[in-house]
Amino acid sequence: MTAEPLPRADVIESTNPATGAALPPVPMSTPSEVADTIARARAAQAGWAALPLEERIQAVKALVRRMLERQDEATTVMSGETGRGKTECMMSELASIDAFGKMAISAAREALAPHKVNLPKLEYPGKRAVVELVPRGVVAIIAPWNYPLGNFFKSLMPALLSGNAVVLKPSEHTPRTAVWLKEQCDRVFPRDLVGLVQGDGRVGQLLLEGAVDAVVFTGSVRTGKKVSALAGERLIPCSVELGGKDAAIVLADCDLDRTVAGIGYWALHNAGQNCAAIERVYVEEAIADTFVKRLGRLMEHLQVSTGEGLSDLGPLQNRQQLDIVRRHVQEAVAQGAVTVCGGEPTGHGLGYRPTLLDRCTQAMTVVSEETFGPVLAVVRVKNAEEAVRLANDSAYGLNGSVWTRDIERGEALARRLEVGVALVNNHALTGIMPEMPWTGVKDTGPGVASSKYAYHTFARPRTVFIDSGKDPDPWWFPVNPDLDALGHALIDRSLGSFMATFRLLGLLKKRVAAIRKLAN
Ligand code: TXE
Repeated sequence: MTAEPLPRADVIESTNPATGAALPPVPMSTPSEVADTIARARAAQAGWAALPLEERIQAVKALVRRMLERQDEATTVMSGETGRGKTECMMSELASIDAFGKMAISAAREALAPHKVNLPKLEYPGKRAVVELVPRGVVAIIAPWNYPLGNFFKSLMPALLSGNAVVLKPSEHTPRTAVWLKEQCDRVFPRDLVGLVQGDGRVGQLLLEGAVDAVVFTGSVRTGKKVSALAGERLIPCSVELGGKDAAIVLADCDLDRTVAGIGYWALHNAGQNCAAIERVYVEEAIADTFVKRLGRLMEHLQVSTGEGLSDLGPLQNRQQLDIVRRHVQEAVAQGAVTVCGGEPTGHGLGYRPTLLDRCTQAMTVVSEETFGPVLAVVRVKNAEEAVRLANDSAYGLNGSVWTRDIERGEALARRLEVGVALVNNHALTGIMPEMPWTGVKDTGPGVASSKYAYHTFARPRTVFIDSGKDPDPWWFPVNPDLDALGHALIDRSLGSFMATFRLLGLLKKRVAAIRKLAN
C-alpha cells in the first residue's frame, strides 16, 4: 500500500467556520519534507532520551507555562480555525493544561519507573534482573480537527516524557494550531525533537510508511482501520481512538435539574464534536415528558457562535460534518422522530442549532451512527433493563453513563455497559485526566490514551539480566542421573516436601562439579 503522489506545491486553504472569512493558507509537506522531518526528529531523540526523567519533566513544565502565558495567541488561532468562541477554546483546551501536565507527570513517574524482579535465591543464585522502559524512538501523532490542541496533548506529553521524539500530523481542517504548538515546543525542547508535517491523509500515510517507530491515531473508524493495518505491516505499536456513540441512561429517580444540565452540556460541548459526546439518551418513560421539556428549554437558550462575543458552542468545523448532521436529522424526522428544538442550520457560517429529537428508535441512523454534531436523540424506555440492552446495542463503546440518585444501583448498571469508561451522574470528563485510561471497545478501537496503561505505545520494556557468573547453571550439560534426581527434588519441593530442599542442596553441588568437569 503506497500513498497517492502529492500534487506539487499544494497548500491547505480553509475558512473560519463561524464567519466564512478566509484563513492564511498553510503549505502541505512534500514527501521529502516528511522524510526529512522524521530523520531530524530521530537525530534529536538520542540526546533527549539520555536525559534523566526529571530533566524531561522540567522541560514539559516549561512548555505548559509558556503556553499558558501565551493564552491569547492560543485561543486566537484555535478560535479562528474552529469557529468556537475564545472562552470555549480556553475552557476546553487550555485552562486544564496545567492540571493535565501535573497528572501526566505523575503517571509518567509510575509508568517509567524501573522494576526490580525478585528471583528465588535457591534456583537462581547469583542472578538479578531489572525491567526498564526504553523509548520507542520517533512517535507519530495523527490527530483530527475537533480539539486542535487537546488532541495532541494526550499523547505529546507521555511520548516526550518517555524519551521519544514526536512528529505531529494535524488534520488538514485545523493545521494552524499545530504550527503554534510546534513553535512553543521549539522554544523549550531541543531543536527538531518535535516535528510537524502538514497535509491530508496522503501525508499521514507517508508518515506511517516512513521510519516512525510508533503511532497514535485519533479519528474515524475507516481511517483507523487503515492506519492499524499499515502499522501491523510495519510491526510498530499503534494506538487508535476512533469514534463513539455514547449513551446516557436517565432513571426516573435522578436529580432532574442536574441531569438535564449535565446531559445538555456533554451532548453539546464543542457542538457535539467530541468522541465522547452523549449522542443517545435512554430515558425512563415515567419522567420522559418532563425531561424532554426541560432539556429542550435549556437547548433553546444556547447561543451558537457567530464569530463575535460570548457563545455556548461553536459551529460545525467543516462542511462534510455539517452535511452528516443534516442527513442524520432529516432521516430521523422522516422516520418519525419529533424535533423538540433546533433541526436546522443557524444561517451563520457552518452553525447548526442545538437539536433535541424525541421518540427516536434504534433503527434510526441518528441513534446508530456517529453524528458528531449538536444533536441529541432521545429514546424512551420502559425501565433500566431495556436501557442497558439498547445502550449496548451499538457498534461503539467509549463512555457510558447512568444518571440516578441511587448510587449503588447506578454503579452496578454502569458496570454492565460495554464501554471503556463507565460513569454515574457524569460523562466524558475523565478525558482530560491523564491518570485514568481513556479507552473503548468495539469500533471505538482498542487504543489506550492516558495513564500508565498507555505507555506500551511510548516505551518498550527491556529486560536486563545480570548473572554474577560464579557457578554454571545446574541444568546445563551433561544429562546424568543427578540431573534426574534434581528434577524430582524440585518437584517434591514444589509439592511441599521439606526434606527435598536438603536433597536439592547436595545435588546442586554435584551437578556444578559435573558440569565444570565436562567443560574442563
Ligand atoms: O477523519 P479521518 P475525518 C469521526 C467523525 C467524523 C469522521 C471523519 O464521525 O465525521 O470521523 O472525520 C488523517 N493514513 N471523527 O475525515 O479521515 C487525517 O489527515 C494516515 C471522530 O476528519 O479519520 C487526519 O489528520 N492518516 C474523531 C486524521 O487522519 C490519515 C475525531 C483523521 O482523519 C489517513 C474526528 C491515512 N490513510 C472525527 N487518512 C474522534 N474519535 O474523536 C486520513 N488521515
